[in-house]
Amino acid sequence: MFPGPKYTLAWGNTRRQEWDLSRGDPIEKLAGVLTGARKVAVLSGAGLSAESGVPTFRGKEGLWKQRNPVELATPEAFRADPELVWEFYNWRRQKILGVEPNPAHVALADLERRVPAFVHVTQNIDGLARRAGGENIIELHGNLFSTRCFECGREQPDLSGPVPFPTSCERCGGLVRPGVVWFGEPVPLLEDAIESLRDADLLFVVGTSAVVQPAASLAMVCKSAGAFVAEFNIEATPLSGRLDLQIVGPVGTTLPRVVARAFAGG
Ligand code: BJW
Ligand code: ZN
Repeated sequence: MFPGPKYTLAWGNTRRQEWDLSRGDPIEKLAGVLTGARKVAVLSGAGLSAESGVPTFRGKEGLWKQRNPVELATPEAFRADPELVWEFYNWRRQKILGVEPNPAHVALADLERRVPAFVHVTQNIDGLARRAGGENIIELHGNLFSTRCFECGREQPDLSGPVPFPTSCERCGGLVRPGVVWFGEPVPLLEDAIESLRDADLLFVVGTSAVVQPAASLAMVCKSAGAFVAEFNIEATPLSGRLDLQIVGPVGTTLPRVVARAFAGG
């Protein structure tokens, strides 16, 4: 029923095996955990949106004008050249307005409707999970379509078009910046995220390189609290060996399969 490539699944830290997903056994196992779960949580990163055509942060295709996005996502970069940073974020806004949620986003929105309790903590700022119909979403690193005053912090939900440079804050006259969380800045929704994950009994870690803190450590917070934690990625991450299950493959394929197996006929 599900023809396709083989995916690697690893149970715990020790057993690693090649499974043919068309046989369904490992998916049945994860589906069993999923159907028995009361609260399902998701921690996602750029890999969730990759199949929509959104460049990942650390992939080669993430480069913009030969610049590394990591170097532009800092308050220092904004102080040094705010126009350049706005040009980068306006480019990304245009790009994201031109793409659609992919089957992985849709599978998560579907999952949210099928389980008793659900939360999705995302590092993504693209809004695609919500556009797919997801509701209980915590955007840990902010939203590309919001702005914030660099001086007084006044937040504004924003419009879809490019933000003209310079745009001044209506309250204090300070320079308006993208409403996202840059390196070295506190993560305002961190406590909300920790609280929302505390009672999850299953966590999917989806498409993140797990190198950025504090987001990456949320997976271990969840695991320490007793959750079963499954990672979905096309490659291993620093978290892989520490979690309960690893599904290696593109999430646009693997996530819908897990959800379909768990709720077949439902
Ligand atoms: C697929 C796929 C497919 C692809 N299917 N999978 C030293 C040690 C520890 C911490 C630090 C340290 N030095 C500094 C820090 C802290 C710092 C940090 O973590 N740095 C490390 C990088 C070293 N963190 C911070 O500064 C944070 N704040 C903080 O700590 O505050 C403390 C504080 C308290 C009080 C006062 C002041 C400060 C803030 C971090 C903010 C991160 N912001 C960014 C930019 C957001 C805006 C924007 O997008 O422009 O968030 S950085 C960037 O990385 C972005 C992402 O959300 C984040 C994570 O990246 P993600 O999502 O994992 O993407 P990738 O590209 O890395 O990975 C994609 C993955 O998908 C890969 O694994 C692929 O294999 C996979 N994949 N296709 C499945 N089809
Ligand atoms: Zn202001």
